[in-house]
Amino acid sequence: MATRCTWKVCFVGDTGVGKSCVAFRFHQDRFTGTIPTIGYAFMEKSLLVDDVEHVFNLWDTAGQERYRSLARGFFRRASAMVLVYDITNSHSFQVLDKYWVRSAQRGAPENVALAVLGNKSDIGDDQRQVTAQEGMEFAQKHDAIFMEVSAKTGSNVFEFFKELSRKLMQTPDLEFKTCGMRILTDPAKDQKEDKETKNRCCGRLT
Ligand SMILES: Nc1nc2c(ncn2[C@@H]2O[C@H](COP(=O)(O)OP(=O)(O)OP(=O)(O)O)[C@@H](O)[C@H]2O)c(=O)[nH]1
Ligand SMILES: [Mg+2]
Repeated sequence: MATRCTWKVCFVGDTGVGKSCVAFRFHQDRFTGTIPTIGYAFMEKSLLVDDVEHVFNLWDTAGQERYRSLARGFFRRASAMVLVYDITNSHSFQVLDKYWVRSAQRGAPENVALAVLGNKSDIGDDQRQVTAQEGMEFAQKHDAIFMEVSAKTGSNVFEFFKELSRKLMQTPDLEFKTCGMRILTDPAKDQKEDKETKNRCCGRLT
């Protein structure tokens, strides 16, 4: 017996911090070279945590300044906002405070779950420009969860999503519920699924 919850998660932050690589690591458990995202990318991935199936709808937004207004359009009905910076780039950390937190607060639901993610933890300390302590204090200030991760090695990426799942379970009203028109391809099967769906949304799946 398991429960299933769906969450809309938006990744934001400066260009080049590794948002797409982190999302891709979680989605495919692989690290590949990426090119700057144009507009946004969408991925879906499920993770079983504490006997709950968490379905993450990941919205990977483009960090380049010219796409900022477009990114804001995705924050509506977000369950979580993941603010990503690069630990070897202090500007990418400062811009979270100067721009992205406020942008998230304006565009996302009031009680949206916030997370701060310092990426590229595989890079040596000689190149580090943001300490873990600074990252943690910033996260605490905004009641956000904090983790340093590496999309390259995979370090802490799945742990981060586990922690995010647990935080989201504290605010079930943030669950992403879809509605709208659906084209029925197999009415008998769809009816059966509808019956099951009624028991979902943080309800039981038997
Ligand atoms: N060493 C290291 N490099 C990384 C890591 N994650 C990403 N990179 C590199 O950082 C660069 C940018 O990664 P992206 O994932 O494209 O960055 P982004 O934040 O999605 O950038 P935009 O789409 O422009 O907003 C790429 O060259 C990656 O190879 C990491 O964990 N460690
Ligand atoms: Mg990208």
